[in-house]
Amino acid sequence: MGTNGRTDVDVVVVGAGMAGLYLLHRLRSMGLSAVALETADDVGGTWYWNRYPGARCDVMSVDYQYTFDPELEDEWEWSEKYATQPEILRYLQHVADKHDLRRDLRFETRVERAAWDDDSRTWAVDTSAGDTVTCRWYVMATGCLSAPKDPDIAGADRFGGEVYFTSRWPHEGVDLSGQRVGVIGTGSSAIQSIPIMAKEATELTVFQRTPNYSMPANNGAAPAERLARRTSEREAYVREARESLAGVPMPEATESALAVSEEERNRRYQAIWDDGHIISFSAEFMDLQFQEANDTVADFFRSKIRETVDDADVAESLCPTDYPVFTKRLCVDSGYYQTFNQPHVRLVDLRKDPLVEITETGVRTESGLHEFDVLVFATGFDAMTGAIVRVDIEGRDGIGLKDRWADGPLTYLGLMTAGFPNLFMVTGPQSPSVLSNMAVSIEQHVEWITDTIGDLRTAGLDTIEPTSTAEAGWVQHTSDFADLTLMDQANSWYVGANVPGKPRIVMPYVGGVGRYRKVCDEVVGADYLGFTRSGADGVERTVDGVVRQLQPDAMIVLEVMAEMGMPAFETLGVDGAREMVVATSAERPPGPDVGEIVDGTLPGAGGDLAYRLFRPATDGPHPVVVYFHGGGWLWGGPDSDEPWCRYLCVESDAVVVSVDYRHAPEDPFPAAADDALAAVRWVGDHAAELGSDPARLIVAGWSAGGNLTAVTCQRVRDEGGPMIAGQVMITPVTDYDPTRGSMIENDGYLLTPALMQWFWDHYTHSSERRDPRCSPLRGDLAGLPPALVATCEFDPLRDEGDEYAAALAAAGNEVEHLRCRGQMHTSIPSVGVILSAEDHRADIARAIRRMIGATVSA
Ligand code: NA7
Repeated sequence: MGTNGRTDVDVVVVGAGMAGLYLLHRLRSMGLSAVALETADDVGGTWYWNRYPGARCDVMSVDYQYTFDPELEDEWEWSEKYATQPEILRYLQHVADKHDLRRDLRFETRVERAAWDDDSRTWAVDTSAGDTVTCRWYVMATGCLSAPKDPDIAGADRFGGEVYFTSRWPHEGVDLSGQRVGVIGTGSSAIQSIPIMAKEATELTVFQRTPNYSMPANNGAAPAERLARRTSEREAYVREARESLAGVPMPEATESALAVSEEERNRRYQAIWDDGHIISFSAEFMDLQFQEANDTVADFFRSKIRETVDDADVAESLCPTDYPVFTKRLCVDSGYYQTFNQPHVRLVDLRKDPLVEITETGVRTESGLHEFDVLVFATGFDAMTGAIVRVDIEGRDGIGLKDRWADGPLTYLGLMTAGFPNLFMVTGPQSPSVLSNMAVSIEQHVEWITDTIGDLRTAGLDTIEPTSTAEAGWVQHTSDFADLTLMDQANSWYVGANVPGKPRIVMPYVGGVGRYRKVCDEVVGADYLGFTRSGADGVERTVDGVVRQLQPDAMIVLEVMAEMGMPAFETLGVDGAREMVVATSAERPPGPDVGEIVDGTLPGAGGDLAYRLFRPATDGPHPVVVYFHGGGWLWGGPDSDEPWCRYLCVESDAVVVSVDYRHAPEDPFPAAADDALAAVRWVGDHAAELGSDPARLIVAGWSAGGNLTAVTCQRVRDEGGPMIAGQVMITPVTDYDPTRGSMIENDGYLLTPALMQWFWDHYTHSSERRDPRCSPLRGDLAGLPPALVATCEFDPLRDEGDEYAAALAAAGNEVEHLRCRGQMHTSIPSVGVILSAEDHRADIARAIRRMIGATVSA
């Protein structure tokens, strides 16, 4: 197409890499007209450009290939475990030829600008050839690591010798023999190319700002076992890859790295090391994303570096020490560390000897000028968003994508962005993308996009766009997930930290490809939840909503329970349910260490009650918290909420006395309420003996224990003391009413409406349920102690808790109401399990400190 021409197609695809090629194939098979615009003069995308010496994929070839055409798998044989760039490029060229894709490809054509026209409901895509292609649907298949980062170093353009970028290596190759070469950067590209460059160069100097974790590829033939399985159980193999975490079939880790001896751990790390398969780490131990377990891998890597590198100072410089392993892309190398043992190779540690500028003849660091003939920039990419925002994309109402994303990418599922109808991204930010085997993620996205276009056509519609609610929800979910990891601790390109001025946000979705695929499928199954779809005749269909609102760790707990096939408590009978509670409690983390734990008994309303006292390690006398456990008035004991009691003890610096009470059905209402009152009185009377201060007495409880807390505070007021400094009710039961919204909405989050009804049925007779001693919301709420009420979004008890907080405030009491977004009924006491509730726990401890008059820092 000549200058100033205009072409109309159904779909414009930008990029002819792995994604662009498959898109063309799928679109064509749907009978759609499509054109792919590509800056390069051939197919390949990343594998066209990234041709520096030693460039290889860091996912095994057996896994890094298309699955859409099984024939391809038979006819293409990978020569090595990790394929080189030329081999992958040949493979992609082969795919383009085999499926006759070149006729829809326009090479040496850069997309300059794309603008949405609301009247014609089309995109107009301006190219560097001076023409415009209009299309209904516009797909950015531009890759995550394709926009090279500008060298942000003073004098970068001054150097008079030869300059190369690993990201744009000359196709004819570079002869470095006899040259003095300087390399800036020690990311994956540098780590792969340095050993090869060192073979030719007479002098090689590596400028390192941040050392990386790298392990040997131990390359060789493609692993026979995997290959055999892939062939003999092809369907299962492909399915496992799609349902996995990283897009590679791998058993799920179930063991903690800290549960085995150091010797055993290192033996297992060594086996992965020898195997040269980084993704195996994710299958070895389940907690490597947590600091303590992560440290064990980091130590292992550092020991390997020290073993390999002769010069102790150089080895120390090469050891990463200030960020966790896996939070920057883990590298796979072939002889990287050994290279530094060669006499003509030198490492300049820029942390000790900072880079000042680049001059006409070399690189000046604080210690002096390093002169070179050749300078290689291995300085990386403006990752994930760079290639997208570099095109001037204008959406609805003239809004520019770059401006809209100024504070970070905003996407729904990493596939689309609000205000930009019919603009799709393949492996966009907030999808698993770079944290996964790209081949798997690309295929999933291409299939989702093309299926969506197909569904639109079937429905007689032509436009799709995410709602802002759905998008905000997804951005929140991806950020909630990332908060559970150590990802933000490194200045990596995952968080945009390598590009000066780029907003710092964990960009890839960390939840894994299997979980992510499920979300995408669910969205479609719910009639395109979170999207507005429309047609030319003014038809508009919006199914608004957020696809994931539960906190990710709460979600994982539910997933694990579903996998284990845990039956509903109420189906087990009371004894069976009690047994299951005891069995599951045995598995939980113990909670923090306290100064002392003492067991005792105190007189209840109908006989002795056991208690467990947790004392802080600090000097007393301490305030005292009388704590009532949860368990629907049916089960539990002084140790049922022990991790949470320990937490409260340490963080509020208070003695916590966790008191048992009689349970239904053996001892129904009002036995538990009467015991609670007796226990609070006894602790009030004996506080000094317990090493605590009776003037600073708090009553607290979770769930049924929250109910007992509320009830006791009302009764103490009416029945003569003791003085209570504060009441803390965590997701309390406050009123019997099965018709409340949260009771109906929140089914499936451990405490279910059916289970709650079962609890009520055992604890009370239906005629008793309006009694304030079990439904404290119906009591007199005037003149009560300062209160904290915590309610969780996905809890059947949410609304009655909210109402209790509001009613307490309306009655003139001091109330702090903590609404816990995305949490479920069990979240707060699940110390060490639901990490996303950590801030809420801290808020509760702070509230207790305030109630007892301690100085509280925010
Ligand atoms: P990376 O991994 O971003 O590496 C770039 C390297 O360049 C890294 O060591 C950077 O140090 C360094 N760098 C960047 N800018 C500077 C400046 N201004 N001064 C000194 N050093 C600098 O890119 P790669 O191409 O190696 O790899 C990208 C991905 O492609 C890789 O993960 C594979 O998945 C394939 P820093 O760490 O930022 O301190």
